Amino acid sequence: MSSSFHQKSLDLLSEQLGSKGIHINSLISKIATFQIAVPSWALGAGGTRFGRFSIGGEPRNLEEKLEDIGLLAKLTKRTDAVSLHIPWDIPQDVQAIRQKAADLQISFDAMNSNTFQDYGQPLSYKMGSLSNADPAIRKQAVEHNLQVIEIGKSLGSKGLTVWLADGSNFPGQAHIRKALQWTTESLKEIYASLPADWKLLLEYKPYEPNFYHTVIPDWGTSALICRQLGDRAKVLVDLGHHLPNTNIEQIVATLMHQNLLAGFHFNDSKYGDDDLSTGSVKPYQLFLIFCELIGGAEENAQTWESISWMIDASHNTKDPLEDLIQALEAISQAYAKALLVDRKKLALCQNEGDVVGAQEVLQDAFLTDVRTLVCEARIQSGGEADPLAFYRKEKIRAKLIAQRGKGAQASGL
Ligand code: LRH
Ligand code: MN
Ligand code: MN
Repeated sequence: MSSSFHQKSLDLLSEQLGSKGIHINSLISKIATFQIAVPSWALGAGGTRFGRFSIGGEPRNLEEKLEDIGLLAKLTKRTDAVSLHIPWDIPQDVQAIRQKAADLQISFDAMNSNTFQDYGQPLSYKMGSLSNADPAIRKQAVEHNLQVIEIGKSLGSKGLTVWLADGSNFPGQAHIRKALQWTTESLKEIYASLPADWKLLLEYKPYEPNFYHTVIPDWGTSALICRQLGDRAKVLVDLGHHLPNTNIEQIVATLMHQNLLAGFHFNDSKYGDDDLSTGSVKPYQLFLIFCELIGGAEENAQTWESISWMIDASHNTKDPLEDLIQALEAISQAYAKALLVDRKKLALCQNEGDVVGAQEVLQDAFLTDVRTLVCEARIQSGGEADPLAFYRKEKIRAKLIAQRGKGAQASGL
C-alpha cells in the first residue's frame, strides 16, 4: 500500500471513528505499546508425529533464536521478549546471552520447564513427573523446575510456566486422587523456591499425550491448585487447550474475576491442541476474549499489567517467521477491535435486556477494518508498514539459509 493511500485510509477511519467519539491517537498508542512474547520453540518448523519438514535456515542455537526474535521485533514492533524452554535453551554463557538480548532490546519472559520428555536425565518421566508414584522421580522433576528458576534468575526472567503431560492412557493405570495430591505437593515445593517478584503460570490441557486422564485437564483444576499455592500462582490459558466449542472468553472472565489469570499462550485451533496461527480459524473468538480482557481490566477485576502475553504455535508447513508476523498482526487486530467496543452502550443493552442491541455493539466493533490503525501504530513505533511484504521482498529466509544452512534445525517440539 502506498503511503499516500495509507494516509487517506487513516483519515477516513479517523473521521468514521471520530463521529462515534473515538479518538484514534489514544487507540494507536495502546496498540503500539501492547507487546507479545515469542517462544523459542516457534522459530523452527514444527513437526507432527508423522514427520517434520525443515524449512532451512532455522536457528541452530540460543544466540540465533534471539537474532530471529530481534528481527521480528525490528519489523513488527509487537514483540520484545522471548520465552525460553529448558533444556532446549540452556545458555552456555549467561553473560554473553544477556548482552546479546540487551543489544537486541529483548527481555526474558516466563521460563518453561520440561518434564514431558526424557533427555538423558537419570530417571524416566514415562509414567509422569510431578505426579509420579515414585517419590524419587517427583523429586527429580521438582529439582528440574528449581534449576529452571535459577537459570531464569540469571537471565532476569520473572516467571515459571509449568505444563505437565502427566496423566494416564488407560482406566486403572493411575490413582487419580493421589496423582493430583502428589502434583500439588510437588508444586508447593517449587512455589516455595519462587522468588518474591516471580509468578508461577500453571497451564492446563484436557488430553494429549495422555488420552484417558490428564492430571491438570482444565482451568478449574489449575485454579484449585493455584489457590493452594499462593497469590503468585495463576492459571495460564493456552487457547488450543480446550475441548471443541468451549467458551474460552467465559473462562477468561471467570479467572479475571478471581484474580487468577496468569496469561495466555496464543494460537488457534480447529480440533484440539492444533497450534495453528492465532486468528487463522476463529478471529471472532479472539476478539471476544479481548473484549473480556479489556472489560475486566477497566472494571478493576485484574490489572492489564498482571497478565502475560505469549504466542505458542508450531508449524509443519509455514515459514515460522512469516507465521509469527501473521500471528502478531492478528493479535493486534483483535485487541484494536475490542478497544472499539462502545462499553457504555453495551452495558445499557445488557441492563435493558436488549439482546439485539448488544450483538450490534460487538459486531460494529468487530466488523471495523482496523488494519490501517495497526499499521499506523507500527509505523509510529519505527517498524515496517508491511512486515510480511518486507520479509519477502528482502528474501530473508533465503539469506538465513545461506548463512545457517539448508538443514539447520532448531531444538524444540
Ligand atoms: C504442549 C505444549 C504446551 C506448552 C508447550 C511447551 O501442549 O504445546 O502448550 O506450553 O508444549
Ligand atoms: Mn502452551
Ligand atoms: Mn500445547
